[in-house]
Amino acid sequence: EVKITIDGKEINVPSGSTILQGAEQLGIHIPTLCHLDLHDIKMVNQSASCRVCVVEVEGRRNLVPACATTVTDGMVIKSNSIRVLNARKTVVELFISDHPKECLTCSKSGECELQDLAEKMGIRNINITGDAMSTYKKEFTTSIIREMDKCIMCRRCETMCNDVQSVGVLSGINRGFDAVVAPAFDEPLENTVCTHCGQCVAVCPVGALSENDNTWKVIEGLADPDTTVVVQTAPATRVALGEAFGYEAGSVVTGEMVAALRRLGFDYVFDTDFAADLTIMEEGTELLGRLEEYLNGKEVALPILTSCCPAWVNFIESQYEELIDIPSSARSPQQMFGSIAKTYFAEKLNVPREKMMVVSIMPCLAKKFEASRDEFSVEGNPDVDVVLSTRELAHLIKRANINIAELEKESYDNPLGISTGAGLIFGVTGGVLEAALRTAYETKTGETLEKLEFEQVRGFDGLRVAQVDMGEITLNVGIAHGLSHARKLLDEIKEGNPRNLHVIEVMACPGGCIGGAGQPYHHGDVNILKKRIASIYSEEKNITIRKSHENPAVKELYETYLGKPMGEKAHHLLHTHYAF
Ligand code: HC0
Ligand code: SF4
Repeated sequence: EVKITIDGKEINVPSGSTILQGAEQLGIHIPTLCHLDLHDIKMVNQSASCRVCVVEVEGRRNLVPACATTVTDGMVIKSNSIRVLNARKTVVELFISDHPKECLTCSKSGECELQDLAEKMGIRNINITGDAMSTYKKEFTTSIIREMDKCIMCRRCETMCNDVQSVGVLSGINRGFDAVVAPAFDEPLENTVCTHCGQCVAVCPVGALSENDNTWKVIEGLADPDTTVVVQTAPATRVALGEAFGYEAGSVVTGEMVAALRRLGFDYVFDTDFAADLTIMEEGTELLGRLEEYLNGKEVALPILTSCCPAWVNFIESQYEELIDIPSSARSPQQMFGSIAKTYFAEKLNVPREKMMVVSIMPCLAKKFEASRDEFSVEGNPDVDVVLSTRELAHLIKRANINIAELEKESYDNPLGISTGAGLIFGVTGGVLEAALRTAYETKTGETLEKLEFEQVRGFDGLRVAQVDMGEITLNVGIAHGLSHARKLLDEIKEGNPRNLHVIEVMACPGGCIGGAGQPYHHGDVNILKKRIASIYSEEKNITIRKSHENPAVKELYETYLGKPMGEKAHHLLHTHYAF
């Protein structure tokens, strides 16, 4: 331990700490811009490039960045001297001088960390002039918009893409005014192995990276009297939407969200949780089928991998050709929903699929890409027409001058709005596996589970393994969230699966879908993710039916329309294939 003094306050901190960490312990807030410490998910961006966090250290001639300067015993620090304030102001002014002044129309307006600093520092005009200004072409992918003239070179996106996701398509290129973070050789992002996970967007402090906004398409659909507009809401959206309206992180606003969607004019408000239950019926059957063969000594593709996370699917398809036959062939709940909405439900209503618009509200940006895949459309008509992120839904609601706090809670429509607790927990890391285990256990053993919670698969560690008793067999299961952890498991499998894993769940985003890149920004507070997880689990306890195979609407769908899980019709409507 070393003793330091910041702004006249003394404290002992572990040696090796930075000044910033010491200040935090004292409750002294030093502003930062490039810095981001998400150590719970193993992401620490310490590029020390922005210099907003400079402080004065007694005995040192130059100011030092608090985020990257290690404390020494007896260090005396001033975090708020006039010299510091002046330097910080100049730094922020320099950033703004080379930044488009588009705050009124910027996608990050109100959420931008640079705007926030300028406001806090009372910067009212920029006296720095010069001809040079970064100019970059705006680039669109299906999921993401890059406006690199707004890039401030904090490199958070690069750290995220490399360290947490291990995808590594972003790095610093060029010099001086042309310096940006981009794919190698400035290739368009769409041409790289980018998974569309959007986690780079989730940590960008400014408007350089944002989602490809599709709200207007939905407004047009809602305005057309000849279009039946059906909406599904993903499990994780209900514990995050409230944040956009000033609710505490993790507040559950399911009923308010449903009411708001009806006010907006959606004809049917349904739940992706229903389709999650359907996924369990298919994926669970597939799992039991593969296990059966395995137990009979047959050659079979194991471990089976969950396939509902579209960024994860993109990751395997672009980087693990040799493992392409092991993911479950089950489509994701989003796509199962779209497929069922435009067949079973459209037939019920007697509406042709071209006259039905299916909108998804997702916590995720990769879902936009998933919905656009060719295999999920019929003669050019997609199963899911438009995907909006939770943030885009918040905008849509605000644009209609609705405050969700003033709405009476409402319930989902029938039949595609009926779901179980198992469907709800899909939204958190470990949840898809737990939902599958509940159904697989009861189907395989014929016994009723006494305790539905599989605590051994819950948690926040990036990589978890557990054993689950299934009667005849003890299953070895693996769970990864964050693609770098998934990579470890895939590399293990390539090396012969030494842990003899039978099932693996992967979610690309930290925390699972609750941490998706379409959720209200967490601004570096991992506790927000943990609160959303806690809410999903506590909400789930209150749901009467908690096993997918007991969902009455799913049962009816099989009885009256699909036939058996993995049967011919189910195969056609609910399964897919992967390609390298
Ligand atoms: Fe998820 Fe999903 S749980 S990926 O995490 O499986 O996005 O919330 O909607 O499709 O259900 C996201 C969340 C979904 C799907 C479901 C799955
Ligand atoms: Fe990397 Fe994901 Fe961003 Fe693509 S979307 S660049 S994979 S962090």
